[in-house]
Amino acid sequence: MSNKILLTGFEPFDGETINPSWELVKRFHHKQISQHEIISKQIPTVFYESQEKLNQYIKEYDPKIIICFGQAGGSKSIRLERIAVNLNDARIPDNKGQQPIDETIIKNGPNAYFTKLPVRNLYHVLDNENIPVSLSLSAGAYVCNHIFYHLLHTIYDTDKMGGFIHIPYIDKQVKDQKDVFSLNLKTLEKALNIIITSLID
Ligand code: PCA
Repeated sequence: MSNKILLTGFEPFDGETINPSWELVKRFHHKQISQHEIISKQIPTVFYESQEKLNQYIKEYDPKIIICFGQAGGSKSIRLERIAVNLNDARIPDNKGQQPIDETIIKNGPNAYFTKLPVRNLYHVLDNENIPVSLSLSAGAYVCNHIFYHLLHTIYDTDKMGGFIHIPYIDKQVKDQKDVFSLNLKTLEKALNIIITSLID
């Protein structure tokens, strides 16, 4: 297994022109942290296609750590997702117009998988730096949960580490909406540096 870390972020969706997850991870592309090389990839906000891309990148780079990121608009903290469920149930169509309802992701797959990231520890290190963070029991049932479930299904019996993190809007997405919470991209960059460093240690 290589010393690579794969980070993914999604395409914009739901009428947005940017997705904070991609804005964040693309800044880490080709960065080296403690002899680990980071590869950042954008994933389509599309059921199944997203998972095919992710699998392709896992095969191509054989990363030892994989962290997928997505936007959770309206969230007031960085959400460390704990559980992926075997369910697609889309509130809105994806970027290709698909809107699965009450659909099983993998027939006969387990109902749920727990993350393979040490989320309790990550929670403490981020919280100690006064970064808004929470442990989350649901990544929803849209494309983020879909890719999270596939990721865990793919790596569960391997020694790869991986999971999913939801992030709030970034400031420039909500500059005309005073009541909507957002974070500064610099804060998110700091958080991601802390996350990567603690996973490597
Ligand atoms: N957030 C969506 C899908 C893409 C993204 O960034 C979600 O939470 O499912």
